[in-house]
Amino acid sequence: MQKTGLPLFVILLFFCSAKADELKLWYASPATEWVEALPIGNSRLGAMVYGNPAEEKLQFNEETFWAGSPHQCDSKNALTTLPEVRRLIFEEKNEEAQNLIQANFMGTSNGIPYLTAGCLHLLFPGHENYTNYYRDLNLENAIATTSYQVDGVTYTREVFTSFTDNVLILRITADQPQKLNFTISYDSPLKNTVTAKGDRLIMKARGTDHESVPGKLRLENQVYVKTNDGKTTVSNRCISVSGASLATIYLSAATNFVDYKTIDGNEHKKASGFLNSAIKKEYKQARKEHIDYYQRLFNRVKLDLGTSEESKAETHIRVKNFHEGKDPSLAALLFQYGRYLLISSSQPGGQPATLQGIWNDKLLPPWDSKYTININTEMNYWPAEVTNLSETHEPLIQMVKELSESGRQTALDMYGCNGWVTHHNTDLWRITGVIDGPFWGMWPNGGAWLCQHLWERYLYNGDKNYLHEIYPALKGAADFFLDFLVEHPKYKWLVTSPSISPEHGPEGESGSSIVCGSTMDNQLAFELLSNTLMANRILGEDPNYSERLKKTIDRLPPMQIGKYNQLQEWIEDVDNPQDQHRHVSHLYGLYPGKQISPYSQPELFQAAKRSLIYRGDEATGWSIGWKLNLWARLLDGNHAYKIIQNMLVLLESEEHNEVRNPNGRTYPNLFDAHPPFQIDGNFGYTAGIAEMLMQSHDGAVHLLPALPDVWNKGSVSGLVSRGDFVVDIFWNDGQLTKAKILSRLGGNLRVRSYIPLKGEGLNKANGENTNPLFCNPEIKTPLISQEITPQWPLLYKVYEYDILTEAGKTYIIQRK
Ligand code: FUC
Repeated sequence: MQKTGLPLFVILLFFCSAKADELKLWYASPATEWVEALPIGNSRLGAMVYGNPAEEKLQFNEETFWAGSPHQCDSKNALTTLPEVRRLIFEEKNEEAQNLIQANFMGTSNGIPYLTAGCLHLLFPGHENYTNYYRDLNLENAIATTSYQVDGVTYTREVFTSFTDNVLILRITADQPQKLNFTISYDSPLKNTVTAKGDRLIMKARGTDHESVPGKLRLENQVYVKTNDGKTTVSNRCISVSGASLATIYLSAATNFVDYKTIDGNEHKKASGFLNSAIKKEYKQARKEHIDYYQRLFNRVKLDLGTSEESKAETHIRVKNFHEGKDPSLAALLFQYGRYLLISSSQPGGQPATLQGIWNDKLLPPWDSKYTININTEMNYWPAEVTNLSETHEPLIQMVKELSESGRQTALDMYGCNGWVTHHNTDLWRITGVIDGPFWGMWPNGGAWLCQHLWERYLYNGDKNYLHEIYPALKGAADFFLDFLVEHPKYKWLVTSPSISPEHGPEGESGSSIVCGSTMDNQLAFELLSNTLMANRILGEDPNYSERLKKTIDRLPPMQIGKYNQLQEWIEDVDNPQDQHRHVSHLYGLYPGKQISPYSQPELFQAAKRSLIYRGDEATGWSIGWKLNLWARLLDGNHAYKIIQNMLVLLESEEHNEVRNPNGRTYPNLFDAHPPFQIDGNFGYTAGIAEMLMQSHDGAVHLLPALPDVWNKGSVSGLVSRGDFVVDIFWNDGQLTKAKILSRLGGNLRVRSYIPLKGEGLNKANGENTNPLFCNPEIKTPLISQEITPQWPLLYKVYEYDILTEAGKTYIIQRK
């Protein structure tokens, strides 16, 4: 970032907007790189705001503007070679199996990239030399502001992507009349046309061809400027404004995309329609409606971890200084930033958040900025329910329904199976085949993992109509597994084959990754089939089907504890304790799964902990996000905090990451760095903080399960647990002082705590939790290698209470 040379205290005095504790990202200089620009979005439309006085740049995206067109990429040769592939795997000829898969299973293309929609440039002649510069992104109202002075005039820009009007709105003011002179133009790395149509600028571009798939999406953007004085002219290149006192700029964008099979929409009509209705509204009214919509979601959760002088510094400086441990509110800001990003990138009716949410400035972004469903897409949605943003989950749920249609043919063509399957990636076109090479792509479990979201959402909302609606997709994924699982010749268990443990093999990144029955696969199959069994029973469906599911579940491999006291990643005890691979797939059962409990499976719990220790604390951004949740589930708040410290390491620039700071995991705009930027790390972080403060996967609502010593005093309100309890917690001296719990559905509330509690209606817990939304299927006893020795004493003394709640009532619990 370019420095303006202004001392910090001057900036603070002048603007007073960067007070401690405010939920703002703020900077004293404009962004020079994309990872310094500030993201705004309404799920459909996203923009990165640079805040440069002389040349404002708004790089923007429309969520349905991707390359390609409707297609599928399944290989038609897989089915005939499947028996041979399986034979080779069971004979441990994994290299040969991988070669055969490479030749016969690979898709006809490798997925399609998400595209930038281009940039708006606003040129302000004479604004090269400015003073008193300030810019921020306010998470409390989802508005980005830039302010500076030129020749004694203060200029202010306010920009938001309206949730309610579906356009980007930028308001520019000067504190003296008729001082605004600027031009607006457009550019894009794509071939495009810019034309004047009446008082609007119309910009058109077409999505690219990719691999063998022709680009058939058309994008139309429209810009209109409202002023109340001065002069505005629209040419075939730009809009010029001179001598205005204030200006409001509207940008709309749309494509011909309708759904993953249909592209006969009318982008012109849509873009015109959004703009026509938006410009009728007064700015003040549009701003208010945008804020009201946003705050209805954002304000549901508050987090206070304490504050300090350090929190007054510019945001990237705070990240730089975080390891000194004196800025607890930065941890809270990053938590809320994850919620802000989820609200801004995933609204009902829209597409799910991609690897970059909705923000991408490239034509070929890293991993195409599509959906990697062997961890990354799911991680995006980990905070959705627990941080009280259930609506944001809807685009993912819709995508799973669509994949359950497109993946049906793939299941049949590739494996001769009923139901549906998807592998490790998908995109706007809902591809479901094997892509990128067998080492990464030969993973038929995308459906199983995604279906965890369908079921878990039910445990949060208890809504049987919803369960009914998602049941066909859930059952379809289970049907695939019922057909796909095969008997292991040695162990007689039913296993997946071929598959991998994403994205490495027992020999690390060398050799073959192809295996059968990896631990993650077994955990996923167990969860999918058990969840389908429970759903089938709740909905009173087919008892014969239940029987079939049960019989298959009984024959799945148990989890195994190997010779290093580790939870085995593979069916054989071949883990390498030196292996620090970023994927920790066998720990799926610990988080986001719930098959490893310190109370009912203490050996597995210890083995999972051992495996995580072997994997180490350093990792790519998203992997750190996963490890944070895992340490929270391991009930170790101090270790979780260590992981937070690994996340909050500044990576100043996109370009020089490896050289300048190999451990940097947070960019100046708080985007998470894999590196490169991947948004899953942001979402994993937010979910992880919630998981440290409240957990509800293991039969009870556990208050403060993994509080680190550094957060000695604080409060959180509005977290949601399974069973639809809304939980507020207050603590002091590292211990709970009070909790306020709203029961939205009624039913038994079982509370777990490390200290004794009191409260009206609170009784010592007795037997199983009777609340059906807390039920978990029974896990098989693990197989333990003879060589292991017990590692840790089991020190998880907890107090458990029951309250029989009434829907709509709030319950107060206090420390005894
Ligand atoms: C998985 C990960 C990579 C990356 C990619 C998008 O393949 O292993 O690290 O995050 O997804």
